[in-house]
Amino acid sequence: MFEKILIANRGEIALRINQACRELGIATVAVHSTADTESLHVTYADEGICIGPPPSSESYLNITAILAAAEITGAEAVHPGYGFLAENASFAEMVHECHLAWIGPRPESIRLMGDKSKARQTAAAAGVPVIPGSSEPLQTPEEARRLAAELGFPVILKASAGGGGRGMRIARREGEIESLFETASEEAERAFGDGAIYMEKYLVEPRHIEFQILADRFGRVVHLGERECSIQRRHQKLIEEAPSPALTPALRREIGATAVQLAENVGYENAGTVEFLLDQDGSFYFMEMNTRIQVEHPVTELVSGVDLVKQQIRIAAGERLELENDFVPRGHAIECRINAEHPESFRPSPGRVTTFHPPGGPGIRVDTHVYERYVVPPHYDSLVAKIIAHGEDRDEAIARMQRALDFFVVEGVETTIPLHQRIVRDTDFRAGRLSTRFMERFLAEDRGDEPADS
Ligand code: MV4
Repeated sequence: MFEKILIANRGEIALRINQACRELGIATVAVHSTADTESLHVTYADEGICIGPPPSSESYLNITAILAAAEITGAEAVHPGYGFLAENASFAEMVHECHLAWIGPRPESIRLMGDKSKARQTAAAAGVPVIPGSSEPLQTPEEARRLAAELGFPVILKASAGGGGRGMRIARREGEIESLFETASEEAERAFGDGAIYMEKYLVEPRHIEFQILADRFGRVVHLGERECSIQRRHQKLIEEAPSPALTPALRREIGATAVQLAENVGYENAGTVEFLLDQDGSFYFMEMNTRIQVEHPVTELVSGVDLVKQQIRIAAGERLELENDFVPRGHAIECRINAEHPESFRPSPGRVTTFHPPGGPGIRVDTHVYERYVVPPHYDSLVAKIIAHGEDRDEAIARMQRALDFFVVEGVETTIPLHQRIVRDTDFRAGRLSTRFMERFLAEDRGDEPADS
């Protein structure tokens, strides 16, 4: 096992990784920007190293400074968390070149899944259902028009280098396809330096369901069930839960087996997530694979009893997975992401937290790096806490979440707690009637708009 790990991240996930290291008896190195000197991820680490000024581009994305910090402190491995450098294949390669272990998948897996068109091709070749569409990026607007006519409208154009909803365009009729293709390609070229665009038939109101995978370097792959992440706004997840209210044990086994099949096919190692869209008729399709630990990993931890971050570290150290492929969820878990934002406008609300009383009690876990008098910096993601509620069934998890939200006191910054309080009381939410359009409808009703007729 490693003796010392460098945590190349900040905020709650850096703390979460530090907790796992502590339990495994591993010393930790925290890197931080000058904005995070007073952060708990630094306080709780065995060593802290300043790697640059507040902007991420000069600190948490500063590869040379991070590798130098590892070298200076004698760390043996790097855990990237999520965001920042977690899915940067070149960084993972450089970590290996510095004779450090990378706590994540092999760089080739990160690169393959980072190309969303190649990932789709790979999934199809592995026998995983994909949404009807193009098997290669589209070369010309005419090719886009021909394929769209064949698939039938609506269709969606996606940037190969995008993902997570960036660089997508929906075409509803033949007349708009060529110009949408051109603008999508130009935008992708500008944003990612890669203008490649592929096409899929557009599913109008699916659920977002993702399967958690763990794989060791000896070829053993298991899944730990799914998370339903349909409650999103502008491709930012707000609430995630496990299991999905839409899956039967049979469908869970079926989709889980295809997720494992994909991971086996590419020789995947470490933790990963295979995202699917589940259509209203029960058909499921591969969407993307995320090659990192995810924000919402705690709901899987609570229904599986598996510490995913410890598993990641053990796998990277060359240990064998000791888990069976017979996953059955234990109870139900729901996560609410609490952001320092105005609950109506969603505008960031950085600043000093003057009062902070996180909830606890039966079935409540709070992952946070915030404390009273902490200053939420304006430079980073505004996530300040994750409340994760676990219960014997969905109703108990909801009741516990409702109680935890009501008893969470945060003053000094605005938070999205009031928004979550309204969502967990919503009739459709309580009935498990979820889809990727849930928030659109929820916010429209809030404003008193007439429901859209699409
Ligand atoms: C889709 C889709 C419908 N049909 N692809 C959004 C994020 C990115 N990973 C892909 N996304 C979608 N791809 C087809 N063929 C709908 C979405 C989508 C979505 C997916 C998951 C969660 C929320 C979403 C919100 C809008 C659109």
